[in-house]
Amino acid sequence: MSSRPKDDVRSSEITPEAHYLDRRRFLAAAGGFGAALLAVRGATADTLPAPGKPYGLQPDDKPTPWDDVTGYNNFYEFGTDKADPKANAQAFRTRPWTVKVDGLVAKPADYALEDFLKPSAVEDRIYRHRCVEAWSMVVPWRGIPLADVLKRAQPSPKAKYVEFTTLLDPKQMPGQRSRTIDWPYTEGLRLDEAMHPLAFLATGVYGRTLPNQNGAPLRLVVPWKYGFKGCKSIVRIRLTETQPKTAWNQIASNEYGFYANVNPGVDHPRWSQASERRIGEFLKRKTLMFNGYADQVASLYQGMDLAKNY
Ligand SMILES: Nc1nc2c(c(=O)[nH]1)N[C@H]1C(S)=C(S)[C@@H](COP(=O)(O)O)O[C@H]1N2
Ligand SMILES: [Mo]
Repeated sequence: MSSRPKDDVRSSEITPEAHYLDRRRFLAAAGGFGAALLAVRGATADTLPAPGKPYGLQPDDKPTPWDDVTGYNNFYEFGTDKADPKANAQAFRTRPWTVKVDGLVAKPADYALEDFLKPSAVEDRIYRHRCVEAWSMVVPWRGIPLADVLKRAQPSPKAKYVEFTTLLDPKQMPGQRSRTIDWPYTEGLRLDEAMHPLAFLATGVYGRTLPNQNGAPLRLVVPWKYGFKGCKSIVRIRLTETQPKTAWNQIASNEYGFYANVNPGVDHPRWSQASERRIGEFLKRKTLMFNGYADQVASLYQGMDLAKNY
């Protein structure tokens, strides 16, 4: 018999999202100093940061419903339609799982996932999530800061970039049996971008273990960049001196640049990036520079021509 966490008992009656938001309301009502303190520490499962800094949320950003976060996905390893990942990833095995950290670091290692995560305090963060296809969501992630992992590996002074690689396993990932992408999927960041406190490795959504379709057991989240930066089901994190290849850039470099910062002023060659459709909403929203995170990240790109470095 399977044992369930206590939390899960009423899951047949209510959605995880309703439960999660209820807890949040309860904590807000309980209010006052205790809840505020927990929110600041950010390490407790049921507390969330207040809107605004440092998470870039606007007052009208409401978490996107669970069914959309986990049912409308991009994960080409499991198919190219938005409904494919949920339909095709349920049997995907995410344990045991090993993460290799290597390249230009003093302490390369192959970690069992549990050991990889252990030294870090788990945090809950709600981020705006913007796809290059001009839709967006607001996602309550759970995970650990990427900087934790990089500091532990001790990057050498030569390291300038970080490459992320998804599992290659065509037996489990039907999408890898056709050549839509030059598998395995890879992505990359400049090291200073990767060290930014907003850069995150997610292991959950809505306070629960990450569903396979969202990139279990470990996926990158870079909230000021287009969603395709968020490499899923990561097996390797490699520090390099030269700019790594990235999956979408290899397919169409004029459409998907290395930087991939959310920038309403730079259109995709085939459509505008000036606005976006928030999943679940009817009217379009104006897209914000750096997806609303300009205060925190604009300094990373000082002096760069962001129309060239798209
Ligand atoms: N391995 C892998 N990672 C991936 C993708 C993919 O196809 N394969 N799609 C990317 C794109 S385009 C987006 S928008 C996000 C979607 O994340 P979500 O399904 O959790 O919203 O994942 C990104 N990470
Ligand atoms: Mo995307």
